Amino acid sequence: MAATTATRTAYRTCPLCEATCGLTLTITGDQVTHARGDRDHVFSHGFVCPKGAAFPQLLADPDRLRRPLLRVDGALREVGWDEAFAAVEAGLAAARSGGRDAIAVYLGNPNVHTMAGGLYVGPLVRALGTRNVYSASTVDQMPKHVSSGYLYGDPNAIPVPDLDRTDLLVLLGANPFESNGSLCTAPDFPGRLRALQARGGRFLVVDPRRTRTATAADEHLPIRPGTDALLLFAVVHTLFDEDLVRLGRLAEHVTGLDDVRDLAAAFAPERVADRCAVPAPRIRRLARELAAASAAAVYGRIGTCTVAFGTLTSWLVDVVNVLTGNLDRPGGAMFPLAAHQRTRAPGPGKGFRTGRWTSRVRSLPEVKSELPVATLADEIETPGEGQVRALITIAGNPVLSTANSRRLDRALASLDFMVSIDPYLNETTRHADVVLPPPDAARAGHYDFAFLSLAVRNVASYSPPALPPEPDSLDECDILARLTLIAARRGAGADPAELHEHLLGQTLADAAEMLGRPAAELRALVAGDRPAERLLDARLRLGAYGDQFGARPDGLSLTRLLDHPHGVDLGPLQPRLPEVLRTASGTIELCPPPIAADVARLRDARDAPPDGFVLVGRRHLRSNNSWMHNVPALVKGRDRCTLQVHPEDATKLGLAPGDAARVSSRVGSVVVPVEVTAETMPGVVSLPHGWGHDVPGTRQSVARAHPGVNSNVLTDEAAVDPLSGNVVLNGIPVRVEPA
Ligand SMILES: Nc1nc2c(c(=O)[nH]1)N[C@H]1C(S)=C(S)[C@@H](COP(=O)(O)OP(=O)(O)OC[C@H]3O[C@@H](n4cnc5c(=O)[nH]c(N)nc54)[C@H](O)[C@@H]3O)O[C@H]1N2
Ligand SMILES: Nc1nc2c(c(=O)[nH]1)N[C@H]1C(S)=C(S)[C@@H](COP(=O)(O)OP(=O)(O)OC[C@H]3O[C@@H](n4cnc5c(=O)[nH]c(N)nc54)[C@H](O)[C@@H]3O)O[C@H]1N2
Ligand code: SF4
Ligand SMILES: [Mo]
Repeated sequence: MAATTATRTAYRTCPLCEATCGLTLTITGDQVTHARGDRDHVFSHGFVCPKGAAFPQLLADPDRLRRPLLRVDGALREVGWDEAFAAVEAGLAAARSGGRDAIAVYLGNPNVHTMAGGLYVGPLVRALGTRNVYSASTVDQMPKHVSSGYLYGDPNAIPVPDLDRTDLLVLLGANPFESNGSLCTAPDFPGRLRALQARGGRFLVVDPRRTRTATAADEHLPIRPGTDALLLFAVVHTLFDEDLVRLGRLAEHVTGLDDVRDLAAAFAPERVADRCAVPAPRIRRLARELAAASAAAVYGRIGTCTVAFGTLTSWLVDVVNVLTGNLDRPGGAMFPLAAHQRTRAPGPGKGFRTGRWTSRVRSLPEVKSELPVATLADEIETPGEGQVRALITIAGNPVLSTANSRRLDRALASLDFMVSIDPYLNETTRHADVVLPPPDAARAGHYDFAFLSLAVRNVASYSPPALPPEPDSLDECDILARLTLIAARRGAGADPAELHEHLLGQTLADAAEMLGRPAAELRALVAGDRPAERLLDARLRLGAYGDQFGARPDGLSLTRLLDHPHGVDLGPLQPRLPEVLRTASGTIELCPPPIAADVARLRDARDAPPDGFVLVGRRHLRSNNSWMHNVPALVKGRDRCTLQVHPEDATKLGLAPGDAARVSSRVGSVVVPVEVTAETMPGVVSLPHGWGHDVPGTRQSVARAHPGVNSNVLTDEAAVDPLSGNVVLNGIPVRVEPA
């Protein structure tokens, strides 16, 4: 077919962050030449950020891998898919002689942004049968899953602030003006916050740094890193102390209230104020404001999860929302219901627990069938039965993203075999023996399984591929299907269609049972040109708003979403209690014993002597963890990888703007340029993560020219939140000195 240069428009959900904005793509020939916000999108209404606008440059990146790479005599060279998969089969088979657990998997963040990740990673992990499953969740939100698991019986039942209807929002450790929001999908988060102010509401930001979000807020409360659990416990204390607890309609669904009151006794605002650096009267007033608001929500993110008390803090966020009657009510914190989800009959569930197995070396508990990535290097380096000898990474860059990454870097170099599914040869994948590159995002269909379940409005949209496959490329679902068939010992040559049909069959078997109709009849009704589309169609039709395979003709289906390229609005969030609860008691178990048992540790921290300098992270609007520094438009301008130091501290340390500072922690040290700014509070220094692109063997020429330093050389893999296994990335004790 002759190449065409005709210009057309395609609509597509941006896959780059959690905000799920609608993009309008201009396509000339077989190239996406322009991207802007889709004005007609039901959720984002035309909003776009610099990353979304740079989507065409990202797709066209000449450094992006387009063929599989195979290591031959030490060097990586391009090969065909069959040769690559044959090498994977051989490498995994050899490792498996050390037992199933000898093969580990690391799942990076973009897995929650792709349909392949949402649909095919689970089957792969099950086929491998390994307990060595790691992911970016344990450098991110695992504490929130644990908290939700215990409170509601479902680790994925995460309430989101009802941004568009709240009167008072308290954000802790979140900076949506840069991040565009997380565990709270809200395109144009900043615009929604401004709208909150315009309708007479307020938002407060609790953060050691005066971020852009804090600057726009009605009030910024600087806090000593790692002490939010103390602050929130003091709010809980005050609510009880001043008789401000009002459960409202939640009362009949909550157990454990008195136990929470007892635990909070030790955390009077006057006891924690010094430690938090927040005055006690301000804490008391915060409790009163939350209690008095007609609708309020407390929301915590990275700065509340990636800390030593991550689970306690995540739990306390929800406890405050419950005690003020704001959970599950409009304008409070609510449970979204996405189109692919189903509601269930209310009643007791199985409950939630962790530690069904533990890691071999450090005995850290399993959570949600995974182990903490903070112990991956231990499992690779420590000899003995069950030692990890092979690794599969999928959409991850743990060498930059996880704690004590220099040690992990060395550990990866010692593996017998490693295969990576990734479009880049970067700091992690340079260790792989085989790299399998997925097509660029414009050539994959897109539906947000993860983020539509965390959205501040119930919406649904599906974007079909905007461009046909490139020659000799393999869809990421097919890559994962072939890997799964290898893991299941069906061989490198097995037809991925075998797995696609198997998965669809499983979903339809469920549907057949639910609807009381034969699976074959339903199979004939399934729409979709691609395997992922057929799976999505089945899930949508069976979902909460689905057409039930024709029984509810105006319900949702893939066809319906294809007819609505700007998305379908399913309305504001609705109360979901008690249907959402899956605890053994069928109630919100407000004081789960494992969480209560961790409170003694917090009491000790309350009385700990003041510490020296601590390090926190930060994000920039034009970044996306470690992997978008290869797009010129996103790295241009002044160096963003600087150490922020408060002016008073700079004077004390003898540091001037632009000087090089040496920052050292228990595990490592870096030398980095200093930025003197009152944005950070005294005693707290800040370095962004995702940089450090100056290692040999990568293929990211733009990033290499803007290397920065890797902040995770400083973070300590020994420091984890014990309940979730999440590593501590904020509040790292460091020494700072002129270099
Ligand atoms: N110090 C510090 N460290 C942090 C954080 C912090 O705040 N401070 N934040 C943490 C957080 S929240 C997270 S989520 C982690 C992220 O940790 P990771 O997920 O390990 O790292 P990313 O930088 O997101 O790397 C994503 C990888 O996916 C690849 N990729 C991109 N698109 C696709 C695709 O469509 N398919 C496939 N197969 N691959 C793709 C990229 O090339 C890149 O290699 O970092 C964590 N690390
Ligand atoms: N532009 C951009 N957007 C992104 C990403 C990105 O890398 N770049 N990454 C995406 C990912 S994977 C995620 S998980 C989200 C994260 O989304 P957010 O959590 O909103 O992002 P951060 O900018 O890391 O905000 C964390 C804030 O916590 C503060 N903080 C640090 N320690 C503490 C503490 O102890 N207490 C309190 N109260 N605050 C503290 C930091 O100063 C920082 O301002 O962003 C997503 N969006
Ligand atoms: S905010 Fe997120 S989803 Fe929206 S355009 Fe930017 S990167 Fe894409
Ligand atoms: Mo994340």
